[in-house]
Amino acid sequence: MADDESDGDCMIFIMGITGSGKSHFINKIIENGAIEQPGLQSGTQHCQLVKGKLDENTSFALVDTPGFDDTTRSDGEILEHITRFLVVQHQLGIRLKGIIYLHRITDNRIQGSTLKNFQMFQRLCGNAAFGNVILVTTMWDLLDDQTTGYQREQELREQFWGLMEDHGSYIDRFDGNPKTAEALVMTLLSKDDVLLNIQVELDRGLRLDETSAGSIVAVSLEEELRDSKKQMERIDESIAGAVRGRNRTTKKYLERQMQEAKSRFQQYSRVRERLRAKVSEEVAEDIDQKKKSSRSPAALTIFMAVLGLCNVVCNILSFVGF
Ligand SMILES: Nc1nc2c(ncn2[C@@H]2O[C@H](COP(=O)(O)OP(=O)(O)OP(=O)(O)O)[C@@H](O)[C@H]2O)c(=O)[nH]1
Ligand SMILES: [Mg+2]
Repeated sequence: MADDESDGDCMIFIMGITGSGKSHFINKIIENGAIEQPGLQSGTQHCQLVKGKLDENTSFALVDTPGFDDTTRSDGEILEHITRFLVVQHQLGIRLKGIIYLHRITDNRIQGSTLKNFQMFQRLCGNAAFGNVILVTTMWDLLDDQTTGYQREQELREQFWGLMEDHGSYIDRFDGNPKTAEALVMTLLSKDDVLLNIQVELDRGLRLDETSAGSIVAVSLEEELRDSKKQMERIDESIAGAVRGRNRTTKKYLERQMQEAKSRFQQYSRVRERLRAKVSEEVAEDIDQKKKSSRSPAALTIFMAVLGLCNVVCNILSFVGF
């Protein structure tokens, strides 16, 4: 399959927090493990899209998305990044079949950022799209006792995923077997196309911070900005005290603290600006530019160019003709 032959008739996004096993999952489906190289750290930016053919007329793509809960980027930055993937797919008219959301069964409690990511993800999809979402637990082979896994699965259901199951989603397990991964992909490919809540909201002209998912991030970002401002005021007062007391060592120490506080504040402010941007309009411009400069008008080629992805072309499924 040449690069520009396929328009990627439809697409499935693989999502989940950093280290949940997204690249590993995709790697299991494709021949020769083309996208996961030994020795590469989790989170390494490598090939993030694989194309497959179901039959002569139907091709599809699996997209490895940036991990929620990245230690080096804030929630706002990650949400913006993931949203761009969804907006580009939508604006290019690529049909979305669903999302496989990966979760490590080895994580012993759902708390803090994991919970926030679940909530953000839920709002990003919206109730109407849950039928096209599968929560897939990974790393079962690392559990000493499978019963612990079953209990955690039940907790996931009770604490969080139950609402999604009520609307057609379900929880499944990835046991590392390529056939299991293929079956999950096939399940989504057999579904009707889906439109996500955030895609609808952005179509209506909302800014990212006005969307249901974006508003969670925007609220905590405002709190962080307020806290960080108060911290700078406190340090400022302490510096004034150190100057009055002619304490040069303390003053120097506080000035360093002030520098750090300022750079945190600036980072939060930048993220706030990004959340206020009209993502839809920006993406439309990007697509326009890439269409002009790209040799191939194929939607998948433009998708990769706008998002800066590299791809692997292969026959994902070892059997065709479903
Ligand atoms: N034993 C075991 N290891 C796994 C499994 N899934 C993933 N891993 C390993 O866990 C590490 C993280 O997996 P990745 O696939 O890189 O995770 P990711 O979700 O792509 O992470 P990011 O790219 O950071 O978002 C890798 O070393 C994988 O080989 C699994 O089911 N069992
Ligand atoms: Mg990865």
